[in-house]
Amino acid sequence: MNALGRHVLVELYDCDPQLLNDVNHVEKSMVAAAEEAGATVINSTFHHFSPIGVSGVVVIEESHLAIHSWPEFGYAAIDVFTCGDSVDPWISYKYLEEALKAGHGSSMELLRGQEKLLTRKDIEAIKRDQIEQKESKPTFKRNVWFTERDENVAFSLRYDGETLFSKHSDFQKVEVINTYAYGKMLTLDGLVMCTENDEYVYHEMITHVGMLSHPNPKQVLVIGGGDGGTVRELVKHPSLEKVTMVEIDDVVIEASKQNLPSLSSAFDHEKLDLIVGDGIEYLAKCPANTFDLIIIDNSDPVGPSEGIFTKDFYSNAYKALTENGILVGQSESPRFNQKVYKELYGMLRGIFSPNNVHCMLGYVPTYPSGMWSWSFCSKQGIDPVKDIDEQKIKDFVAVNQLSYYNEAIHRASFALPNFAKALLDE
Ligand code: SPD
Repeated sequence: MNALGRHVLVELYDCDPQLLNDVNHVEKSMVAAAEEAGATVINSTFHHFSPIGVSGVVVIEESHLAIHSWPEFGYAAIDVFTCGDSVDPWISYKYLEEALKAGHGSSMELLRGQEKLLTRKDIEAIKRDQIEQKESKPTFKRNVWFTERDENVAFSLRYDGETLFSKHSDFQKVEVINTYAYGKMLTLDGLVMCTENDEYVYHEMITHVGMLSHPNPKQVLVIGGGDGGTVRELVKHPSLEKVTMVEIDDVVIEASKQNLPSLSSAFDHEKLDLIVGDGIEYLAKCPANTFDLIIIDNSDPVGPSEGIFTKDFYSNAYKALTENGILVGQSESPRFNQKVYKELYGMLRGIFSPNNVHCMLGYVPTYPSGMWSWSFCSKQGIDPVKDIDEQKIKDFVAVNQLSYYNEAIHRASFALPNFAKALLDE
């Protein structure tokens, strides 16, 4: 070879779309393709993009292998660049063709850095580097990334590259992976639902603000909440007599029971009546005046949760509340999901009357923008700031050693930045 390196550009067509969308499989195949060819792997960085697509690079001592996949077309664009004679890029090509179950492929080889066009430069730093390189052997570091994104914004978490749970339920793809920064994470159709290390913010807010604003909450309904975090928080309240939880997807419950014990710890609680079924239908048939508190702990307004963000649903919830009942629901991010946020509050104000609808904010780092909101709606006009018993909250927080919620957070969460307030009035 009269060049520094060989660059093989590969097109793979009619690959298995599932494999092309599985960041774990793609990363392992690319690393194995490098090793099979005789390369020394130094580093790998792979991203999965929600809803589909994987991009990644394996850095080898002898250059790199890179891939971009379009599962929806069964297509992968790959390049294998090797320098020196010790690695054969065509072995990598063959390996990947099989690993991704390609129907057919095409490729071309380019010689990079042709010797006759190169002149050697004598640089002192290069000599030093050569000595240091002889002394240190590179170690392989994997970088596999989960990414949630829309057209303009992306959020990534590095994880160990293994998928702990993955099932297509009747409603959605349910997965659990292990992230380095936030522990185990549950995703539905590639969207973050909760992580072990910051879920307490969401679950303490969605539960305790309502429970501690109501004078004596006994009967509680949770719609959704399949990970179990909300029920775990609810059973901390001595006034609770019964919590009915209606979750549509039993695979979410299964994923949580198997992988997220800190969330699913109350699934066997004696006060819990767990119904696997459609929360929308449940509320449509629910007798009036049944629940002191209704918590809507749903996923984003796509897939099974779409019908939850509707007037019919919230009107049925209103009816199901007792006279001084309270409804608390997750209401997306006023920063990231402005349209849904605005529409939802407009609808709630129409049902509960504007003075009885309040918005609270909290900080959930793994949700888009980090700024999250919950609605607080009361049937009779309980004011969540003026009508609270501060000592009761202090005692509850002290007994239960909460991590986010306290009496100051309770009050402060209703203070809205001007832009979020303005969205409610539009
Ligand atoms: N994209 C974040 C939406 C999260 C809403 N629900 C979370 C469920 C946790 N119990």
